[in-house]
Amino acid sequence: MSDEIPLATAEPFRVPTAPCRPGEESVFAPWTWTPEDLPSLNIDCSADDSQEHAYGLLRVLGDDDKASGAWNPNLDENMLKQGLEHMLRLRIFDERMMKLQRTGKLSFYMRSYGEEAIAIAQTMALEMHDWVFPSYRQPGAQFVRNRDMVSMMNHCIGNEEDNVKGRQMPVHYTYRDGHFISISSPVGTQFSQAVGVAMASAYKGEDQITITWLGDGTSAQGDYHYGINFASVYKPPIILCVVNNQFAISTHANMATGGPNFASRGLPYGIPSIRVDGNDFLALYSVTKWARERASAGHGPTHLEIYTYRAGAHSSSDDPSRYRPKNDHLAWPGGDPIERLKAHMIEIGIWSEEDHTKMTERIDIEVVAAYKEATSYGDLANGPYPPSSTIFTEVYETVPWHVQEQREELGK
Ligand SMILES: Cc1ncc(C[n+]2csc(CCOP(=O)(O)OP(=O)(O)O)c2C)c(N)n1
Ligand SMILES: [Mg+2]
Repeated sequence: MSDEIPLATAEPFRVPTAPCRPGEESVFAPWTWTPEDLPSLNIDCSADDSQEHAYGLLRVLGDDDKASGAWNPNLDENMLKQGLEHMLRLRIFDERMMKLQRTGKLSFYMRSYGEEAIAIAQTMALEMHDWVFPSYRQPGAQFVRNRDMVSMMNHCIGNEEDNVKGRQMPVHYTYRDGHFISISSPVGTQFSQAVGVAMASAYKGEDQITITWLGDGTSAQGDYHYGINFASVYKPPIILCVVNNQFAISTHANMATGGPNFASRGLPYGIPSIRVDGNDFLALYSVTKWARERASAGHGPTHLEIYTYRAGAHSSSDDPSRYRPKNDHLAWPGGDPIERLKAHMIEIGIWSEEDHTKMTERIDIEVVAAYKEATSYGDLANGPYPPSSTIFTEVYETVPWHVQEQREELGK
């Protein structure tokens, strides 16, 4: 008998590749899903009942810009206008902040470009007191919860008025009054924290539900599975969202799961799971309202895959033309969330191009005024910054000796 181990003839394992690379044409399979596809679900449904919903795509806004199907939330004119305004404000805010980053007034920035509908529609479908455990891609929830734009800018700049005193990276907001939990740089930590908070709300008998989001890439981490497993066992009132925007920086989503999609991963955990069109404001609103009712009535968690496309760069430090075709997002079959809601509102006769231009101009003025005010409290290039002594404050009630020593050392 020989000691030699023969070499295998088959490929050892599979390394998925991105569907298209720079210089190639973006190809996305055309969508066959329509708003009529998926029936409504009872709020006490089982994971099994949601099979079709986990493998299909929940849509309300059709390619003809009309709203239809069992999930149509039939929102009134006022809600539609509010939704459109929040999304437009976020987009204009993001563009202004990117300019500030490029001119050295803040160090880093992350836009929500192409994903504006997600946090905005979903937070609008919740109660104001519900807990929001976001990633850096859901700052829009703060507009819905009435956060002052100047305060958001102060944080991103890290100037003297920053509510977190320069201790966080830009876009890592904390907004206590809005029940918007501090964003963590290590991705995914929010998932299990959110489940714990939802369990606490249920334990206290309060009608306060929790929503949390993480990205496709982050769902490859343990945090996703720890969180969803706890939710599966204890069934707290939570909405667990995986935002599949196709990329984790430069890594395509096909590196994050070997399964057919992200939604269906909730089924073996025994959690009703739905895949929803992430650029469809009405579908997002509707499914979140449904999941809130379900959670509030004591039927437990819902797992959502939000199917979208990251239209911009990952962050101000990223250049997507290095790893995907330019203007890839223009080929995305789900289109643009703002354009789709706008087209729907024009289609039903409550909006016009002129109204849209007026709203854009009004928000532009608002954003410029906010940026002027925020930079008057300091910017990255010129300061003033929060004093360095704030490194040591607001963590310990009683400052431990070693921290005290470091503080004195800094004072020298
Ligand atoms: C634990 C951890 N690993 C890696 C990083 C670096 N990092 C920051 S964002 C990111 C990509 C996350 O992609 P995804 O979850 O798809 O979210 P998206 O940016 O697409 O919204 C990575 C790898 C990090 N911040 N934390
Ligand atoms: Mg992603």
